[in-house]
Amino acid sequence: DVPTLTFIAKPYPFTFPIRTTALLVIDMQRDFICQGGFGEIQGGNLEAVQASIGPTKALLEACRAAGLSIFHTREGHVRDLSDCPSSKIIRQAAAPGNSQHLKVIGDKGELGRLLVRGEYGHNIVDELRPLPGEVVIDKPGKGAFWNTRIMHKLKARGITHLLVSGVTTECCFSTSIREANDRGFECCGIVQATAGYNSDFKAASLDMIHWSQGLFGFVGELQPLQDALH
Ligand code: TIU
Repeated sequence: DVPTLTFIAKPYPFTFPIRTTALLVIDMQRDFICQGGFGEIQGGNLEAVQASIGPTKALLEACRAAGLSIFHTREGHVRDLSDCPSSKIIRQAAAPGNSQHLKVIGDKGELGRLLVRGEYGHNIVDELRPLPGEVVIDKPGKGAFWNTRIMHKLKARGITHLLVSGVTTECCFSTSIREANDRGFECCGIVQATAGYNSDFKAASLDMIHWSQGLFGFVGELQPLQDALH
């Protein structure tokens, strides 16, 4: 028998095999969480994403203690931006009549060049620093699967189920769950361990995941998951 755990979730309880489930921590980088980073330049609510660090740390520690595989992702680009589609630069630049985005990907910000690999802002916040043996996936897109080796690394470990956390709910978290669901992974997002730049977006994004008996997957809360993992 394959050992499994079950915890309450929407649209119905989520059951996952301990040995073939991974925790996915999406983009908990200074650029999205700290002042002076890319998220602040986008106009994001930093308080909301900062408040998700504590619950995400609790989730990470519970999953580590239970022996789950841990995957972290970081969004960012090579130094010459040759892996950054022009659409991503153009639409996040100051458009005519819109002065919100004073800087674009690759520009120098307070935490280094925005969303560029190797810069201080590109790295994961200290509280959630990956441990040796945990996988770190650098991704040029919003989704974790586009132009990365994540699927090969998940398959190599026999992973079938994903517990998903990180920022932002409406952007990289949602895109990654949708990509994973299309590839046959059973996904459950964890409410307290994700945050968006807009609370309406977070609520709607989570609702869309589990709508209609699990359109893209499941959504569950941290405490019952911690209880199951304990
Ligand atoms: N723009 C936004 O809300 N987020 C991102 O660009 N990246 C992630 O969600 N990580």
